[in-house]
Amino acid sequence: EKSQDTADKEPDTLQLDDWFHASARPEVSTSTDWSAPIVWDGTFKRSVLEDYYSKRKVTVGLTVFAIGKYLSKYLKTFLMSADNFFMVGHKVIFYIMVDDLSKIPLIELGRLRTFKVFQVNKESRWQDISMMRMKIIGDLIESHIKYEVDFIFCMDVDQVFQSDYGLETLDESVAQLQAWFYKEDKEKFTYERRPESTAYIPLMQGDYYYHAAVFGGTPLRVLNLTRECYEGIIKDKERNTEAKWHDESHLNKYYLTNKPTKLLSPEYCWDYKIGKNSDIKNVKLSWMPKEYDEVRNN
Ligand code: 2GW
Ligand code: MN
Repeated sequence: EKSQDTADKEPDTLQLDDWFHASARPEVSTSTDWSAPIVWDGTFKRSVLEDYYSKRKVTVGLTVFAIGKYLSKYLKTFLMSADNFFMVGHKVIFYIMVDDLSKIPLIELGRLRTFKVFQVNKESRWQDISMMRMKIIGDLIESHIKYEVDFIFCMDVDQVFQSDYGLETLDESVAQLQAWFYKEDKEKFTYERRPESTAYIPLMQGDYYYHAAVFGGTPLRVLNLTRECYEGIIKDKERNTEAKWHDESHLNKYYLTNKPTKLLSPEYCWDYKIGKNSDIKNVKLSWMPKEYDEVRNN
């Protein structure tokens, strides 16, 4: 029962060739071996993307957690910079999880931006603060996010937007290349290497080292990701073990079997501590400096 007039209609999906210029950045890799684009500055036609999404009125969500010291230390800068640079001109809903409602910064967001604040418990171990995000994001997707947005991003709070972070980052399942590892051989990746953990990845396996500071996609894809990662975290706890990089190890295990449909270059989550690097043309988001002994004192 094919419709008669499909040929006359404009296609309702965005074609990669229409917006993506894989050859615009010949010095870096712009495609995975499963043909997902790796988005670098200069590889996308913003006008094509704006045109496509303006007809569809896209809404993008962004979850962020700011618990304990991270609330007063990072949240205001993160939100103010996101207001300026995240999905400019499009509807954005910030989902902000805090442990202390009285410490929410006063900030005025631009038009098309709104936020929802949720109170969550402060886990006593920082590893659990980080890992429990998988559980809380999953629950929030089921209760709110899946009804409210077309795409959702989940980010660390200890970072700051530096320039436009736009429609080129949207896709079904989006993963971030970790800035320190994007040129490294896979044996060097800091995956979980102990078979007793559910996050185990054998030495010769793996595609990329993904950064848990940024992941996203459609609500249902991200729901599946958070559920699987959380299940792995719980199984590890039952076995009395914990993966080397916590939720990030489980995220890397998940993406190994569930390939992301789009990767973001390290320009989308850069650490200026790495220093000069000619691959990095335009930083969209950067790590905030952290004083580990100041915040990791428990
Ligand atoms: C985390 C570690 C040590 C002390 C405090 C915290 C902490 C984290 C906290 O006190 N309050 C809080 O809200 N968080 C949230 O967890 C916050 O959103 C933060 O950005 C996130 C992850 O912690 P963070 O940013 O200190 O971890 P990173 O930057 O070393 O990140 C990577 O590794 C983590 C697992 O160890 C996560 O996978 C993270 O997503 C990765 O970027
Ligand atoms: Mn972080």
